Amino acid sequence: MTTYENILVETPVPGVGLVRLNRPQALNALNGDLTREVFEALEAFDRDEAVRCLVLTGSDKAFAAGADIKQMADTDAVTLFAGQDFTDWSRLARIHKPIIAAVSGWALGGGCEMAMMCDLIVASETAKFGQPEITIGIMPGAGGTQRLTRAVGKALAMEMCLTNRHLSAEEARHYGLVNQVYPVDSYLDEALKLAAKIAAMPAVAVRMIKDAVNKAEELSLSEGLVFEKRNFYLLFCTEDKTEGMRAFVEKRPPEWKHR
Ligand code: DAK
Repeated sequence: MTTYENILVETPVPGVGLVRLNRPQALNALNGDLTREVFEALEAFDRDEAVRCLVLTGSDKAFAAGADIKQMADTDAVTLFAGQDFTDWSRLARIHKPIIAAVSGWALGGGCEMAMMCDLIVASETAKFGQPEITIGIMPGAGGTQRLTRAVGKALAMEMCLTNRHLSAEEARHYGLVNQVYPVDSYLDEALKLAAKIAAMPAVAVRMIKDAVNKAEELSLSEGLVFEKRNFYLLFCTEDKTEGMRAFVEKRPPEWKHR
């Protein structure tokens, strides 16, 4: 397995890949190197057939306190526009396997945006979500104004981005940003359990569902329904469709081939 400097990577449960941000001295502030390593590790798990669900986490104290302000302080617009590791966050959106963000402590700015780019969020009771960019003279740049608004609605997203209002874990769950909230000593285990549950599902169907649900955020209803139908029909070509339906009829558990 590749070794990284700013993240830890393991497969703690069969079928589940875990990527842990590990820059504790800076509350996991996302500098270029850390961000590139996260994308590389997720992409490597995405290519690995033995892994079917991913978990992205930080420390109990901080998922990530945002992009590295010390690095951004010396960056100009042309450098950002030219694109480098820091700016190509679309790599995260292109991961095919489901990603669960296991969030504890600070999830601010780019940290909140990174969690929202994942497919599900399991939070600890100490999680705090916010978009504080305005306090340093900028604004969200990795989806904060768009994904947060879709998740929690315009009024609250506006308040969070304009005034740096934070959401507690329980508020985030209430507004639909977070799936589940647990005590700090169990949120990661619960995220891994959820990941194992998804990893035990037929992988091609999992991929088609992730694909279709994400499209619901971008397409009109009629376009989305066409997209869904296409993925639905495609699953009728899979061995797992044959096995799943046969197992139901024969009253036994299915044995997925993930094909
Ligand atoms: N960057 C760099 N260092 C950070 C940091 C950050 N975002 N957050 C914390 N640190 C460092 C602190 O400087 C401190 O380091 P030392 O001074 O000890 O060397 C250490 O972490 C501990 O932090 P504090 O001493 O401040 O700890 P506290 O518990 O007192 O406060 C805090 C915790 C999270 C409230 C505070 O650290 C804080 O306000 N941090 C900054 C939060 C913030 O403003 N985040 C938003 C940054 S802007 C894009 C992609 C991403 C982005 C934009 C575009 N594209 C793809 C285009 C994202 C932008 C952002 O995230």
